[in-house]
Amino acid sequence: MLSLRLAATAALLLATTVQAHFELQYPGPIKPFDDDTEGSAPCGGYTPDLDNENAVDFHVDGDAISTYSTHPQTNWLYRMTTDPTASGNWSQVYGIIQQSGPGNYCTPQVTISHEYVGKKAILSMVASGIDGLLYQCAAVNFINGTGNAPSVCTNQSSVKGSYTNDATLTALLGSSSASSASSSASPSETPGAGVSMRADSVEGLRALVATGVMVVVGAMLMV
Ligand SMILES: *[C@@H]1O[C@H](CO)[C@@H](O)[C@H](O)[C@H]1NC(C)=O
Ligand SMILES: *[C@@H]1O[C@H](CO)[C@@H](O)[C@H](O)[C@H]1NC(C)=O
Ligand SMILES: *[C@@H]1O[C@H](CO)[C@@H](O)[C@H](O)[C@H]1NC(C)=O
Ligand SMILES: [Cu+2]
Repeated sequence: MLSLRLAATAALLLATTVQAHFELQYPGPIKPFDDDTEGSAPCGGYTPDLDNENAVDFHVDGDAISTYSTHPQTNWLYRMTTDPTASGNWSQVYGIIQQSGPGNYCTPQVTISHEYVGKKAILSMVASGIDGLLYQCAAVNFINGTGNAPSVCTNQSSVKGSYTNDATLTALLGSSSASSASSSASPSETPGAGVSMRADSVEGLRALVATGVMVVVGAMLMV
């Protein structure tokens, strides 16, 4: 009975550590990750102020973008803007990737046009998947040269990546600023809150199922 309880506790601990939709690992996000507001454009719950953010160096001849997703499948858009509040004018910095399987995924050599050397920008990673669109942002200084891939830049062995098309994601590019349209849809009115609550309960259910399975497995191991 004791080991059954231990198994259940372990399963619960495991379930609570895999709640997040996705986390940006590199370059570091502007503000700490918030699961509840990750669905809010353009950055997952806040409006950046580029002139006052602590920007990290990003090498235009190749630098890494690394994420950790808990979802079974994710389509990724990597985009950038020099607009100080990230309100629009987004350009794509890499092909749209479909990640299959949850876990770490890293593109080690994202390149940026040399015209941006010496400029500050918002790099934004948008995930399209079972929970709709999710957003994270980094503030970067573009510098010459090639970066050394950080240690977080790994692909989980069970994860696969390939190029794909995703009209929902490409709609977030350009001066049309579809992202700013949705973010200006008054955050106080919480049209997004319903979505993220639903997402939360889906993930809660997933966690419950996972716990249930692990309890059963734990019980079977005892017999
Ligand atoms: C929009 O981005 C382009 C480059 O991608 C830049 O040249 C232009 O100045 C930007 N426009 C605004 C209004 O920021
Ligand atoms: C970056 O490198 C280019 C040549 O590749 C050079 O022309 C430019 O001056 C360099 N810029 C800086 C800020 O070092
Ligand atoms: C991860 O997989 C993608 C797609 O196969 C590949 O382009 C990329 O280089 C891999 N990343 C690492 C760190 O090996
Ligand atoms: Cu999620």
